[in-house]
Amino acid sequence: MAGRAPRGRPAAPRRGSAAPRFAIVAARFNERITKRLVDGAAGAFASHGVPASRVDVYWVPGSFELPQAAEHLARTRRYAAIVCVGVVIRGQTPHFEHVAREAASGIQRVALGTGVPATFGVVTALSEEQAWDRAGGEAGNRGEEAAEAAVEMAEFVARVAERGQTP
Ligand code: INI
Repeated sequence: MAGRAPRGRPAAPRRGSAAPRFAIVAARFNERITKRLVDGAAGAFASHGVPASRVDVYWVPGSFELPQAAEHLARTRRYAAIVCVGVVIRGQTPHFEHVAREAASGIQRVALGTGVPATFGVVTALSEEQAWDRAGGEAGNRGEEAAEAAVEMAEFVARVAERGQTP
């Protein structure tokens, strides 16, 4: 899919002990490209005033494992949102489709099942070149976009929770 995710306007995160903590879960498969997604996500958090000390990065073997790791982290209730990044590149067999599909639906299931936003920063590409383009090249950085979405969704959840407590 061409194009970039539209940017929202999330409020500045709170500071101090109430400041939210975020997690990035990264798939080691195609690691050189995934590192660029992690960098993009970290940069987006920094530009929203989230200090690096409040962002934890976890590595898992491949994109197929992203949902399980995200669910594990979500259940700790330690994170305001979880960013999942990985790179799935089409090969000679349908393996790619299984991995990409399970990563996407699994991450969505984590978000819906736990209520903790889990965002999709997985590049699904037909070639390595396409993947690089989406990891800080011509077509943006899916990690950065997923972190932007995580900040916005964390704010959304916090805002709804605050309203729920007003009499
Ligand atoms: N994992 C990826 O993150 N990207 C891929 O392109 C990929 N391909 O094509 O095989 C991939 N496979 C590994 C998979 O995610 C699991 O780690 C593995 O199947 C073990 O469960």
